Amino acid sequence: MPRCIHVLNGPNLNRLGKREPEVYGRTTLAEVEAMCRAEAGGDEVVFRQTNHEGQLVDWIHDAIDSEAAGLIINPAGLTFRSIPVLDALKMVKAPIIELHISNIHRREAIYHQSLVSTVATAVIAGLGARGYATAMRAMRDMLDA
Ligand code: DHK
Repeated sequence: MPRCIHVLNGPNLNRLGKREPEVYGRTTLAEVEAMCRAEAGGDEVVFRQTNHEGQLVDWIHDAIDSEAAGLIINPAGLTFRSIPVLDALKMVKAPIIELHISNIHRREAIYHQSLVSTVATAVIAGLGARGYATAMRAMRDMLDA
């Protein structure tokens, strides 16, 4: 069965390209998805975005139940205070890469304390949208090791 890597995106990321371009750049979410698929090689990709905490939790459960080989997640604003997202991620047995387009540690203090980082295998932050391609390559390298 081919490996499947799930890429999950949280609130407001549907507005990439026009949302605070000075912070997030001008790459759209559709372009980000295309980058992920271009880097996937022979692996399958599930790519999703939601503005709703419960939907993100359900999609983490889906990654678990479908035995996703790896999970790349940009929880966006749900990174910092969402116990439901954290609790769902604690059930994930596959590698988790936490991804942020911006360097959250160089931004306002509200963005400095990630709950997700307490369970993530690795964290990528500050590479801009190309961080997604980096995360996909890193995930595939981990799975191939
Ligand atoms: C995206 C968001 O929407 C913010 O809430 C995070 C993250 C940063 C990003 O850089 O991708 O704080």
